[in-house]
Amino acid sequence: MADVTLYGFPVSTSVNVVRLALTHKSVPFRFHDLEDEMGGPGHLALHPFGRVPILDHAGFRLYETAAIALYVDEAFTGPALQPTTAKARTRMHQWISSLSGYYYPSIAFHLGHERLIYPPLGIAADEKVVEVALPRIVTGLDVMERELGQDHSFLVDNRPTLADFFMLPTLTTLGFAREGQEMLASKPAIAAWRQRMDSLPSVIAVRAMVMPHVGKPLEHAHAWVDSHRPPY
Ligand SMILES: N[C@@H](CCC(=O)N[C@@H](CS)C(=O)NCC(=O)O)C(=O)O
Repeated sequence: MADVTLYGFPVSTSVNVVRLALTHKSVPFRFHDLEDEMGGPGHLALHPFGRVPILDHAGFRLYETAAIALYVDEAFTGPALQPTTAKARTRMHQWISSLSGYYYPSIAFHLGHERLIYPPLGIAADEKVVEVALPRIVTGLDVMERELGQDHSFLVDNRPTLADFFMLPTLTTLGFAREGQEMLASKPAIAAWRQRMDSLPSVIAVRAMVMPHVGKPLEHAHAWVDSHRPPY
């Protein structure tokens, strides 16, 4: 046993990036569901900014998804999740940074919260938030579609890297929203990439962990109406 604990809540896209990295490298891990502790002293002791994921490896504790994912790749054996050339590795970081700067805010934080997280809690969607997010998502999908039209089957290489594992959970969230389905329908290169990703054993395994929780009320998200809706 690798003595690894991943803390988070099951439908978190960031948590699922880490689950994908661990699973793809066949690292056994325990999952500690923080849903009932979010924002409490136990959670804040693990993550001073009140977010997830957090990884604990034999007492070495780490937060921030990119830091965790790089650590998982470098600390454990299994398929390498980073390309070998400097140019491809830098491209991978460009995707990771673009995910957190552009794709995640517009897709998961804005469209995803309004369409998928608030309705099961009985909170009406703020259509203004959706309206602002949609053109940003269009830009992101155009960029991704162009990149996947190049001569590599995954985002930066002919094998999956952290770039793909960072993008997948957020793109999956997009596919759950009506507007996302409409936008994705005209993106054949992204569709082919999603099919390649969805057939990986690691993705199949992580999806089986996540799907039972999709669409269920995420109780701690009641607070997000004040803390997470723009303007912040
Ligand atoms: N910069 C952080 C962001 C992580 C993040 O925003 N996680 C979301 C879930 S995907 C979260 O913790 N949400 C809980 C909350 O805001 O209450 C990272 O990259 O790990």
